[in-house]
Amino acid sequence: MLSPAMASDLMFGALQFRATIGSMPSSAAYLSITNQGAMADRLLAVESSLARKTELHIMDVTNGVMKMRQIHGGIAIPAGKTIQLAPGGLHVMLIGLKAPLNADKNYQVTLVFEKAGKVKLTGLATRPADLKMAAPHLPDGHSHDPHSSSTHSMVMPKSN
Ligand SMILES: [Cu+2]
Repeated sequence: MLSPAMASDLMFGALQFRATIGSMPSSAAYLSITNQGAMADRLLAVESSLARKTELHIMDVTNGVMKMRQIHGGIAIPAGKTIQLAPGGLHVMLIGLKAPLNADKNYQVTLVFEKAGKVKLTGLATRPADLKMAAPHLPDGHSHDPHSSSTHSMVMPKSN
């Protein structure tokens, strides 16, 4: 079986960029990272030629106000765990876009891991309304099991 994106023990869900509207100066990218190995890894940084600066951010709610802040020291990817970067939570922040991110076009970023090294990934820019929000915790056996997914399609057809 061909794995579309696999580096050492890391497996990646579909990379999604937030498509820009008008002349938005910045945007974000999302994906899930699953560590199938026995050793913890760490997402240290993300590199991209799409923007002047690329940072790791987290969104959280303080006094009812959604705020985002930069994460220093990277994001831990514990062994056997999946880390979700999704709207409303962790994300890759693209600051100072050099060009708009057009919906349904492909763009590229390079993830830099402590152990796995550099991993180049390509993903589609998706209209903000079509982006999946961060799910707090998916129970086991949920239909969105990242392990069973052999598709790299952004939109999963509903089976019911
Ligand atoms: Cu941000």
